[in-house]
Amino acid sequence: MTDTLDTPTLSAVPQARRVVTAIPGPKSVEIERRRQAVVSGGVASVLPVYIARSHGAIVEDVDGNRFIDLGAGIGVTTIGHTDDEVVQAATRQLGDVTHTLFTVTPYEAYVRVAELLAEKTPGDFAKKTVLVNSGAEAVENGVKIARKFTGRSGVAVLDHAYHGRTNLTMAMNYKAAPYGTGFGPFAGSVHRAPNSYPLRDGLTGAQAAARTIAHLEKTAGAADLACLVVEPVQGEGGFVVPAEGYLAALQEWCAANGIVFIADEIQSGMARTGAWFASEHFGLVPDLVLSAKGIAGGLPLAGVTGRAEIMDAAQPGGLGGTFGGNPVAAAAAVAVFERIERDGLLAEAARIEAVLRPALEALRAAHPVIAEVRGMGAMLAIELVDPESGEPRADVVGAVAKAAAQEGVIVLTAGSSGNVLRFLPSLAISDELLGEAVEVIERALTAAGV
Ligand code: PLZ
Repeated sequence: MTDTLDTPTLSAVPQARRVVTAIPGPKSVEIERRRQAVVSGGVASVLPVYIARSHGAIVEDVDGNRFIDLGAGIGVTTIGHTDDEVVQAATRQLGDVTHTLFTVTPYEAYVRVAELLAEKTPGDFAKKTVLVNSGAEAVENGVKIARKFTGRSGVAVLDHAYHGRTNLTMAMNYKAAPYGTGFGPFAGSVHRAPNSYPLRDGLTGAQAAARTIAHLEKTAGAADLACLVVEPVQGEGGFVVPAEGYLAALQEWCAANGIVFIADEIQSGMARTGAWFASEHFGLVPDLVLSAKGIAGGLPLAGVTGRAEIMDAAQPGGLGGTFGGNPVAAAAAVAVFERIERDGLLAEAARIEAVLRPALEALRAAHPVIAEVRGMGAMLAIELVDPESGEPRADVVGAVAKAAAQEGVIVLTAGSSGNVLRFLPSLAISDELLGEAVEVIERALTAAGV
């Protein structure tokens, strides 16, 4: 290793909001013009400001505007953009060995990530892991493994679920548009059931679970189900937190019926909710846990981790992929695990909740369009509905996100009806920046006249 690698090559971006041009600025507009000619129209960007540098909780665009990032690349840069230790670990690994393909000649970082996942996922039993490139690929592999283990084909999913953009995972998504529209035919044997959505269904966890189970027994048949895939806190669906006891009852039903219980923790895992995995908040011990997003600080890495006997059901050579568990991404992941553990970053998610939840509750008190504040840790959301009619107000959500961007705050939307604003900042965000971001959102709500 050379001396220069000891110093992060990416200079720290000041942790302050700064708007110096119209949004998007002239340089972004020019790149956007080039993009229109060459990038598929199927790839849409929420906010066409082109990012040049990022650090901690701030992204800086090519025009020098600095945004408070409440989205963290949809929950990926969980410990902060360009975290110094992650950058150093990845840089070092890049120079040592960039690629061999683990299934040709292996390397240690892959094994280390598997050890760390075995340690940090819920459950005190022998666990094994396969590493892949993306969340959707983790879902695909989880289903593959569950099918091989059970000898069954059925896959159960829930309303408002999101699992990815591959053929199988498109079939598992609740929302057709824009993810699936026109892209069929889709994979078969996927069965969808009602979820628990306390704001809308008013059911207890036990009632909602009974409804889900009755639906699946009727439409799929428990004996034909290989797995049930659930997001403990639904991500794209709008940070829906199920009623107490709901998920535990589903897991119990799975265990009683030989169905592999798979927790899709792609958005909710890796410290996001103040636990290593959100399953812990619900007392769940999933058979398989899917991780991605925050696991490698921004490098593409994902995994399926679970009971050794299930993971070993796949025949040798049955799992793999050219880039799966790439050394650079794996080295970055090891650094992420170390940072979370050593620096007590689970507590940072709790700190963010302690600041953000009351601030959002205060917004709700002042703006009746906010029906609910929900979520866990650094994964919080507000759902906007018309207080009289109960109709979803996606229009207000869109207007607020747009107005916030103009003022230098990136905030993402979610929800099957597009009427949820979600907050998933990096754990590196300060209380001050959080407060400032909420003020910007408050102004935007007021300007929207709600
Ligand atoms: N499961 C729970 O949140 C990805 C989608 C971004 P990939 N969510 C963000 C977009 O518009 O494509 C996600 C998720 C949950 C699976 C996935 C899929 O993960 O890494 O995007 O494939």
